[in-house]
Amino acid sequence: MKNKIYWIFAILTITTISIAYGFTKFIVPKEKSAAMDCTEATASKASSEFEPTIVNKNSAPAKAPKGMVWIPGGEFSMGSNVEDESLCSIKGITKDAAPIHRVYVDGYFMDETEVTNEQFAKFVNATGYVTVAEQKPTQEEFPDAPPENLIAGSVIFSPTPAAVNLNDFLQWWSYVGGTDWKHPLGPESSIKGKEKYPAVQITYEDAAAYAKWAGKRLPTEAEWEFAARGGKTGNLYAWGNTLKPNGKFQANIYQGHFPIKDGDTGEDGFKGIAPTAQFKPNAYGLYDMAGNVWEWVNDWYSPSYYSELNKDGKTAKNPQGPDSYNDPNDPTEKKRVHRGGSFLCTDQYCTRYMVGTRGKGEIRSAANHLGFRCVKSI
Ligand SMILES: [Ca+2]
Ligand SMILES: [Ca+2]
Repeated sequence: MKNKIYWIFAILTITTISIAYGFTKFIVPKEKSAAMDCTEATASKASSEFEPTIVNKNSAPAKAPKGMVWIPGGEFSMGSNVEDESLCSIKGITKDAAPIHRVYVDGYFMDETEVTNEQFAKFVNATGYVTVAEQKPTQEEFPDAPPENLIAGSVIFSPTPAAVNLNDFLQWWSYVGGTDWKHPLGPESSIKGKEKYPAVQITYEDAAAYAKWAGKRLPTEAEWEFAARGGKTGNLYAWGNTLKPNGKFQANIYQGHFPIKDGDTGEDGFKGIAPTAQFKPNAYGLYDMAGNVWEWVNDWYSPSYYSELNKDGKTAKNPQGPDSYNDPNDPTEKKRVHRGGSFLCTDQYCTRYMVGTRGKGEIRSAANHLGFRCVKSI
């Protein structure tokens, strides 16, 4: 996800794109079976490089705080070597999740669900916190922006009228003034009746502020993945190695033609975002570790971090992420890692509901498919 200034400039650009280029570069989306073959075929290769997970034997040192579960920690093989995990037809696009490397994490408590609107509202009511999306961008922060573009807002998924080439995400994302966590789909939208839905339009800063207030913290990327794997070894998904065991979806992702209007068939039960905990939890009792909304973790993003950790072949103990951000595609953007994919992830695009794969985002940017959950050390 690009940063806020990018979107502010993109307001005009989007208009230009839709007029100047239209939707001429259509592609024929993959048949579902072909995409399934793509992901399933790589599973055995991926799993062969994983060493067994060794879960710590210690039981929870205390009663879990309300809404949290105990994750015992231990040693596991982290990452993914499914080179075509994001866009099945483009090999190697998400090599940032390779190599598989050995990691140890201490035990911790973790939120069972993504942080909900109800929970986030308690924080805002108690503190008067104003999220980044509610703040008018300043000329100091964006010295090159035309003043008329400096409006408080955030980014919304905006389905396209017809099929588009999937190589340009500007076609289906729009920066809309008046969008924030209370108005996640624009100024006319609201979260009334959506208390149990995950809070979205949350930047890293917002998530970290909530965590601090709650006496918790954001998970490290290693903690997040250890928890998501549920003590299992090398699975492709948080629940196993088959996307739809017994023909049943296990997470809120996207079915149908991405990203066109009314393209989401909701075969998994939900078109768009869902309330938390609508699917079975993983082996640790965690809900929606795949799909529904992306989740911030604390680590800076660097695509080479896993290879750096793996250099001496030793087990990395409680890794905290690289010292600084480094996305070669956007070198000036301060990005941290997102995990788990969202309700917009599809086998046509962004299959990052796969448990070992990674996303990333600029720390003061948000969107309507991005939320978080917290952990608590003992
Ligand atoms: Ca869905
Ligand atoms: Ca999630």
